[in-house]
Amino acid sequence: PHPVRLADYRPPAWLVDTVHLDISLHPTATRVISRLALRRNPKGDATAPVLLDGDGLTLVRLAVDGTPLAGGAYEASPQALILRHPPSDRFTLEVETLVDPTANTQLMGLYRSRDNYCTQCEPEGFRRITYFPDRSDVLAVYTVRVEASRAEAPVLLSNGNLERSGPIPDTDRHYAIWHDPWPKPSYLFALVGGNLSKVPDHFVTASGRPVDLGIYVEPGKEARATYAMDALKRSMRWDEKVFGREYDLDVFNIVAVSDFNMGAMENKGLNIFNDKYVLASPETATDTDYAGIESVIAHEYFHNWSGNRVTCRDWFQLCLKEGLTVFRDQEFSSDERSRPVKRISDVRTLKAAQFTEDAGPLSHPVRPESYHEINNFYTATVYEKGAEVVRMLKTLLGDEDFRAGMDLYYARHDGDAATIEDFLAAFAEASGRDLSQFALWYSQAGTPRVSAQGQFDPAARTYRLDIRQETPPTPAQPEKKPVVLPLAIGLIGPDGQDLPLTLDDGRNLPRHVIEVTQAEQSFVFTGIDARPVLSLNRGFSAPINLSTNLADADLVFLAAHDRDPFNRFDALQGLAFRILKAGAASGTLPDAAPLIEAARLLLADSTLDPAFKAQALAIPGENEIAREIGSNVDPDAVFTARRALKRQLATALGTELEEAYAALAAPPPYSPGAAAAGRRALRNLALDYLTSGGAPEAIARAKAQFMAADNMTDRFAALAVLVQHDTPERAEALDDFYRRFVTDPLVIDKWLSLQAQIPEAGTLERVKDLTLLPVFSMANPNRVRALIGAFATANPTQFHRPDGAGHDFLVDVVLGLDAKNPQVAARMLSAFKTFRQLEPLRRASAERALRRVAATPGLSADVTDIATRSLS
Ligand code: B3K
Ligand code: ZN
Repeated sequence: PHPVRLADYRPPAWLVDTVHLDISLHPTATRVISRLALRRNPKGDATAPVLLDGDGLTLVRLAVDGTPLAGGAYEASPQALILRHPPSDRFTLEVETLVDPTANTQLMGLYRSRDNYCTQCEPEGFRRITYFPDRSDVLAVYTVRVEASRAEAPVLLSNGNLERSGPIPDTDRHYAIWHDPWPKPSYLFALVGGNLSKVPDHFVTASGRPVDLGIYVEPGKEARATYAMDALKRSMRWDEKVFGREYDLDVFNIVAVSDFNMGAMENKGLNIFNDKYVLASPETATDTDYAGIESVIAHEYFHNWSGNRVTCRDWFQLCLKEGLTVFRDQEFSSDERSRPVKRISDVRTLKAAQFTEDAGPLSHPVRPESYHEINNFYTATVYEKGAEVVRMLKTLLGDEDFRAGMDLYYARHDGDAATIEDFLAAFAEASGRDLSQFALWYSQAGTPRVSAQGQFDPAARTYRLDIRQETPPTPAQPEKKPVVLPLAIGLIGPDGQDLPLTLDDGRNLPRHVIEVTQAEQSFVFTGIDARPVLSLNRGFSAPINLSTNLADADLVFLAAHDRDPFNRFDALQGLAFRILKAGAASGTLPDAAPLIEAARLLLADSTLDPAFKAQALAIPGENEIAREIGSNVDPDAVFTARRALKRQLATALGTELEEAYAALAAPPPYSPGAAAAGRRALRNLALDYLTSGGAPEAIARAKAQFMAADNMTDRFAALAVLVQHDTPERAEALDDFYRRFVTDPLVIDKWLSLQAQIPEAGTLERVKDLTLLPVFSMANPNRVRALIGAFATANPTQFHRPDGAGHDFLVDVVLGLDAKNPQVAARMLSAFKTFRQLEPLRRASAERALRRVAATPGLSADVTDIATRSLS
């Protein structure tokens, strides 16, 4: 199969001005009548036939301007409908098709989730509902009439505003007509029918438009939607305040469904959500779940402008909406919670998901240049690195010019399908800066390696900083150019205060940021009286792998004094990584005293936010350590080193940790706010350390917390601690948890996931056994991700068992799943994306496993693509 290439982009030959859909819902034979007002694109190929995409469609009937078309006048297959001789340059095409939502196990197009009807169209699902030019640069105004059995689907929703609804006389059916005045691409179409309860609310926009808000959930779950509703209203207000963007319809609806391939979808006026990102109560959701709901609700809402009002010309521009919208949701959460804590957790996610992707065979630019299966490009690179690129733009331009650029982009492209070039042009114009070198961040894959060597010259009273950058080769990109690096910097004097920064050439440093543009570049700071300590890339201002000549003592100093909280965190992590890498390599941990002292100081600092302390004091995870080691990784050695360091820290800081555990107990009632969540995070980290040695009293305390907890955060944290130790308490707690929540699938996911992560030899068998339970289902993406996904991505010692049984298991799952849901199968297979960093034995096993996939006949495009690229 040929790849789709960015270079081959051509404007659509035909445009669609309006779409009238008449959809009659039926479990196995849903009838779709579509009336398209087609018009030849003056900017397109003037002789091109009308070519509409389809995917698995059954054509019933076809009419042009009201006249039925005879067989010879068109070509139809399940994949396409072609009119070689259109009657004129403007005509109406009416097409009737049949689809079977019950048979749709891919969860793309129109499908059923627990008897409700719902849709997912991005990127190419609309063609599974009706024939259409299913590409993001064809924008049309939609009117949708949907009808269904009143008993089966009392609620009928689509995009836009409700025009009319009512019973269909003499039948048991009813209908609703929805109209969306904003032209949109087909990927933003949505439809829902089912038995759902509405949680209502309202919002008045800054300019006075009243908006009816609704969150639709399974009856009985209404109370669990209040936090999501609150997050929605806060998001709406925030986008007005921070970006000047108001909502633009009379209605905004969100529907929570149980079977969903990803987190959520930003369909115009009708967001559809994985219920995991809507439903929360103190008893069933952790603080992390609440934060996830807040950010996904915000993310999808923010797409109304960054994605919907201004959409993408083609799927290569996906980061135009995704990178920007992730940046916007990160900023929202920072403003609503703690900015430093949010930044630390975002950078951890970035490094865990994107740096590892960029270091392996699946590496690709933020804007890829070709693809075989677009569904495989909803990646950490497009989303998370895409957000970092927007963040760098803001750092380089400053707040005012950044906002001016955003405003210009929206003003110029409202109602358009835009490109990255359009986006950058708006910022270049608003700021007067040349962004041509900056644009490399979109086209060049790979994480730059930056080395910074500082030298204090007491005689000259200068501090010289020599910077080198180099981006390692990535697939299809052997040669790399230097990129623009905005590096936020501080030089910290012996008293712990930042020194004033003056460069020798008189340049000043707006916002304390140096801009590196060359492969090698030096900066000389003058008027420096004593040896300063370098704090570079503050706030992780550029997404790079940075190495410096800082000594352990400097890191201890930074951990104690840096006024940049991110670098304080990073200094502690840096110390831990040094110890863990040496420990994993030699089998013996080097002296951890500097780290212990730095950790003790931080723990004792009463001015610090507990949430920040919890981040800074957590030992890097096994995957993070493996990433830092980079090659020849032995997961068992990593695990052993990490456990040893954890026990050392627990012993050395026992008293302080006991105090923290005692002092941080939060009085009821539970509140999901950032302050209370931070206290729980630090207290539960203390519990984890204090239990790490497995002492019976410690286990008993964890068990007591598990039993007494009045909220899921504390209960789950205690369970997570208990599952690390093979004791009777573990089995009792797991049983108890199961019995309490057996009817609550989202909570059972936590139970599945924790067991999949047990670092013991019996875990693979346990995981296999769990797949047989009635609470598990390979047909539900959340269950698969919770159990299989956690095993493959969060249990390195067991997934990468030296005997290859973990790898074999994943391949069996992927091959079994592929026929039903290729997207989820491909996601699971991408757990192998880091296999080249493993030691030779495990690397060979992973490669054999991938070859077994690649050699299987009849695979989906999704899985073929991941297997092929992983092996390349
Ligand atoms: N835009 C959707 C993602 C669709 C993924 C399709 N495989 C959700 C989001 O990023 O907001
Ligand atoms: Zn998005």
